[in-house]
Amino acid sequence: MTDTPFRFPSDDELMAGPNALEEPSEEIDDAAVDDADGVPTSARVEIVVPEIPEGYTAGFACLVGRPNAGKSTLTNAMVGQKVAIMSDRPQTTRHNVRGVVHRETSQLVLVDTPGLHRPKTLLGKRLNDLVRETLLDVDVIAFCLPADEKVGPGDRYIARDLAELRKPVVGVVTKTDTVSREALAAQLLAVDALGDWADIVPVSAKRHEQVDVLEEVLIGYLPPSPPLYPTGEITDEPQAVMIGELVREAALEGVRDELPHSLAVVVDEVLDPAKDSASSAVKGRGQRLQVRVSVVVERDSQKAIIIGKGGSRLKEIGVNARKGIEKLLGRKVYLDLHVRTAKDWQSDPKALAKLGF
Ligand SMILES: Nc1nc2c(ncn2[C@@H]2O[C@H](COP(=O)(O)OP(=O)(O)OP(=O)(O)O)[C@@H](O)[C@H]2O)c(=O)[nH]1
Ligand SMILES: [Mg+2]
Repeated sequence: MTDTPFRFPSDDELMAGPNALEEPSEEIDDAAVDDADGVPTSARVEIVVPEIPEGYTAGFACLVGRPNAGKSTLTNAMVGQKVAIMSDRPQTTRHNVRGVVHRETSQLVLVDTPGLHRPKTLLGKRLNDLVRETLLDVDVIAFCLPADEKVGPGDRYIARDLAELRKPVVGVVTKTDTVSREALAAQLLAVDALGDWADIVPVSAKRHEQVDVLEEVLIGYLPPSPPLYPTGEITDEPQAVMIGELVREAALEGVRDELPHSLAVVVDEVLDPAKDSASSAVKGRGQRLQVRVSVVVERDSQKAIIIGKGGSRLKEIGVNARKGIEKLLGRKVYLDLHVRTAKDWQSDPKALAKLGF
């Protein structure tokens, strides 16, 4: 049998039907028969299993916990770069964010999830469902509980859920820099009493204390596997999603009550003068990447708050978001923000779908 290198069919060949590339085989010639077992080589299906480097492990660890427990901050600390936005407002994370920790002999894929909470809206329910689904597919779970808040009914509820999964769960006491040694010892005991944990690790993402210890513990639960991501790739978040998230992070700053929940962001357009020079829209702004983003709220009264007196708040959001986007992309950006209202979008299935939930 001759070894013809694999090639992609041309459009014409593809158009001619699914078998257009195959020559009708009349008979199997001698060369196609393997003498050892008499099975024609051409009838074999070759399955290519990627080789696992000796001793290499790779897999997924999911960070779960109540809103504001410090999951995203910890994810970023482990990855060593910002892949997830952070804020002290509830429901900051609204989708799974993957961040990759590369080590010599392993690859730890962290899945940062939205905070588990008692849902008040359809969005809240969807976010909880997403987390529960994600938990089924990971190798180990990091259950995050902040050191500075008493273990409460919300944590007990999550603990019961996790127990049913029969997966290794590491209890992670976060924000240890915020409490005294005594208070931390008491919290570690309280977390220990909450369930049957594979390990308990106290960490401070802010001070970068014990972050590497937690990494080691999580890596210990990964199976032998070839790398899952190319070397150096720290996330698979699309660029437009990260841009939108940075705008939402800036918009969350300083808003209170229900407004953080009501905020959503849509990236309407990203134009690169280097590639989209034909578009008249890019003229006159130099080589800056041009980004148009809509900040979505639920009511007109909220729109007024986000815009601020004479547009002052919106301007501030724009300046802060632009700094983050320029840092992420390593280039100058022109950011154009618009605010619009989508009435009660958090509870409207159609609006949710439009916003990607
Ligand atoms: N002092 C201190 N604050 C922290 C630490 N980790 C997180 N925080 C703060 O806690 C708040 C919440 O952090 P996030 O990482 O956004 O929390 P989260 O669990 O991802 O929240 P959701 O996405 O809403 O579920 C932010 O204001 C962080 O700055 C820490 O190690 N020390
Ligand atoms: Mg988060």
